[in-house]
Amino acid sequence: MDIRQLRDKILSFSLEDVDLGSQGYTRVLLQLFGYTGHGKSSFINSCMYVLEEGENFKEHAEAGETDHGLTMVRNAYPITDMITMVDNRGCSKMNDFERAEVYAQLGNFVSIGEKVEWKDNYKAMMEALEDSELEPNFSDFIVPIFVYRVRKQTSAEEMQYVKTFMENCVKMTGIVPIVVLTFKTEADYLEIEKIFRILGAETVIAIENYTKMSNKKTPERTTDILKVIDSALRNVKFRLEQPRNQKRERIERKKCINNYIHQIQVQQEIKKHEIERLEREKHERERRKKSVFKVWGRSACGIF
Ligand SMILES: Nc1nc2c(ncn2[C@@H]2O[C@H](COP(=O)(O)OP(=O)(O)OP(=O)(O)O)[C@@H](O)[C@H]2O)c(=O)[nH]1
Ligand SMILES: [Mg+2]
Repeated sequence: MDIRQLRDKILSFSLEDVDLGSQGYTRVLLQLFGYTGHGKSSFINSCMYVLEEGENFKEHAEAGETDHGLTMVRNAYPITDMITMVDNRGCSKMNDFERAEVYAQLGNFVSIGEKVEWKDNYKAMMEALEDSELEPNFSDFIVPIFVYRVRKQTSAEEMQYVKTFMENCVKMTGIVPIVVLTFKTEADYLEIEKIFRILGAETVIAIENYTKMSNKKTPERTTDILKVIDSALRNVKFRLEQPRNQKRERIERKKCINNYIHQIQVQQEIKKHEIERLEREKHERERRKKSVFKVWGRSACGIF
């Protein structure tokens, strides 16, 4: 399929073009996740750019290098009548509740256009989840996409996180996240692709984003980016071939996240008790040491 055909296929995609119809879903939500600065916002700009004619590059989603992460608000960008991309807040080093917040975004329990605040306790997390019931969303078909910058080295901790994230995406959405490797020419992307496949990724596509600095359209770069969207739509069609119940699916996502938060709380309680136990033991050892010195001091002075 050439570039024009691929683009037309994406632009004309409709949720009704499946035997069982849209089953109540009204839009496809391509949800982007990944570490800060790995090119999520740039990927949105790239997708919008390749779906347009000509070479008038626009930065719809603000992109740039920062230490702490640039995108803070969960913004949505419609790229066709049926497909919307969501720029979720990126993660860096995360604590357990920040991880839970990532899943709240994935499950669509954080409103679009809302600032994503990392919570640091159980109560705040549960309250935010309850607030999401004010405007429950059933009609978005969620496709997770994990954006990862190709680098010479990956850390074991990062990869463990990616593995768990992919497993949780399958539990919550039924879809293995599509892995988009950005900065394709920066290191050996085939090596990184291999690692992601071992971790369970089914689709891994390496791309070079179009950016403010570099946006001359080339067939390879354009095709790679279009392939990501096409692959997401293939997943949607595949899942719509089965009877679905959008309300039930939302409830299942909610159960997953409630379980996740509950586990965090249990683990934190266990950690807290362990720290308290160690403190008590330390205290006891010091008390014993002091009393031994006292007895030894008295006997050395001949006092009994
Ligand atoms: N050379 C090159 N630069 C890229 C690529 N993707 C993104 N960039 C640049 O990397 C920087 C960070 O990109 P962003 O798109 O802002 O990254 P992000 O993941 O949205 O970051 P946060 O919003 O902070 O989480 C920007 O300066 C982009 O121009 C790529 O594929 N190749
Ligand atoms: Mg961003």
